[in-house]
Amino acid sequence: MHLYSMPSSGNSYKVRLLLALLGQSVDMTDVEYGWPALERAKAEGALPFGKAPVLALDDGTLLPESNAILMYLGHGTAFIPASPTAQAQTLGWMFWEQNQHEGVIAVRAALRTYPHRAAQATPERLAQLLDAGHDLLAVMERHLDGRDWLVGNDPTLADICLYAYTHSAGPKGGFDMGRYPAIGAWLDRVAALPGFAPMGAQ
Ligand SMILES: N[C@@H](CCC(=O)N[C@@H](CS)C(=O)NCC(=O)O)C(=O)O
Repeated sequence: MHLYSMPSSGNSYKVRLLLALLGQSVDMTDVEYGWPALERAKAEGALPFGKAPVLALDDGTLLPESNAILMYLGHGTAFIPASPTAQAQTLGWMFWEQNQHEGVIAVRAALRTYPHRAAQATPERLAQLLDAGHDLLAVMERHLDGRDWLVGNDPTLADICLYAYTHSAGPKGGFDMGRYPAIGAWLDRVAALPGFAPMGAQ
């Protein structure tokens, strides 16, 4: 297997994190914004949707979309719970991450940190994303209050998926994470999992 991964991206980090937790290593090509490797990977057809991450399987199959890659790598492991209900709940959080959380929390972090996004970082846009992001973090906070993990009693792909952009919501996104003690405890719990690798470690 070969992973096309963007070092600065939470979507790529969630795949690298699952690999670390599973004790697996794969060949990797780093495709960062502004690097020739990103344009090369696109030109070679390695990124079917023009985005990273992509997992290239040994038979040539290309798997785009971070959460689809998590499902592939998580197959047969404890990170996908056994019951259909818990599986659906896990997927529910993963869909929510892509259609709500990522488009607000990751986007605010991107506008604040990527030079090529700076022109879009108007005060109005940043303020709108701040309000929307706090509403989303409040959803997680309410759910995690009294729970160790997003689904059931053990970590699942939902936790790995949502860790990626939640752990950087304060430092990169500028969100006031002090408002969210249950999220803070959950972030610590993920970071204490055996094999955990912080962003930037791989
Ligand atoms: N929904 C996709 C989003 C992937 C995505 O947006 N990747 C960005 C980095 S976070 C990218 O590769 N951008 C490269 C480009 O737009 O040229 C996923 O979860 O994998």
